[in-house]
Amino acid sequence: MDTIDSSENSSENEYDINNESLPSIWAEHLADSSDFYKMAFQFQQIMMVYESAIKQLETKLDILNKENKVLGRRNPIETVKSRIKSPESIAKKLEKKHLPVTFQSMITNLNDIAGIRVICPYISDIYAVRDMLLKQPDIKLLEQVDYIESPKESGYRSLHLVIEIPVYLSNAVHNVKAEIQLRTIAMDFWACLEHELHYKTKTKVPDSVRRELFRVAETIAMTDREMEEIAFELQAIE
Ligand code: 0O2
Repeated sequence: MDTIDSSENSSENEYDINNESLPSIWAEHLADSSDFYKMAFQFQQIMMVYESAIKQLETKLDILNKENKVLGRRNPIETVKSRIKSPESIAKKLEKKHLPVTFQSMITNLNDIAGIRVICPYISDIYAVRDMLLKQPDIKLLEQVDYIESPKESGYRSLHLVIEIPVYLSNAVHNVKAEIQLRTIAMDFWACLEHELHYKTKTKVPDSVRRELFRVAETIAMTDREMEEIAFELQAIE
């Protein structure tokens, strides 16, 4: 049996021991424990409402999916991903926009606390899904940005919708904002990898790499259009 030399593996050697206990670090920001409970409770309540909005949107997309299956139609939805923005990411975004980091400010100023991503096989499916969703009377469109028609400088392509959807609680109804990003499988492939490259590269991404990423985005966009043309040709034969 192997023996472990405790001196070599001592955690004391590896860890930077901070004498200040964690609760005392947090206490700097919270006057007393009642503040902690109040804030934690409020945050939980707010996030529950955003999570409910996401659930409703997921259900709507699932129903459309099932309807297409039952009717024997090709499904315009490949995958649906969703996420709630993390507290850290909420705070960072507010700070970047020079806005107060408060609950009221995040509700008023951020559109993407609840985020849904719909991945479609073809470009035309993106607009078909958008139309199906916006036809529903409880979904109100607040903003649409078409980064497919006008791609971002980076090469990023997607259709972004900021919508509002009512969430019914026991005694109240809240109109909740959510961001829906619709993109093709190819656009998603590029966006996910590009996001990861930027995230993993702590230093500034060199211009040459930016240009390369833009070129790849253009190639992917061309492939997307070609695949769609092939699909249309096949449909015409059927
Ligand atoms: P995360 O981690 O995806 O949530 P706004 O959100 O409208 O206040 P902005 O930046 O003007 O602020 O909105 P925009 O440009 O519509 O971008 C919103 C989201 O689109 C981003 O969210 C990304 O998810 C995605 N996005 C925009 N540009 C790019 C890009 O160049 N590459 C990739 N991979 N994704 C992009 P967040 O909050 O930045 O991040």
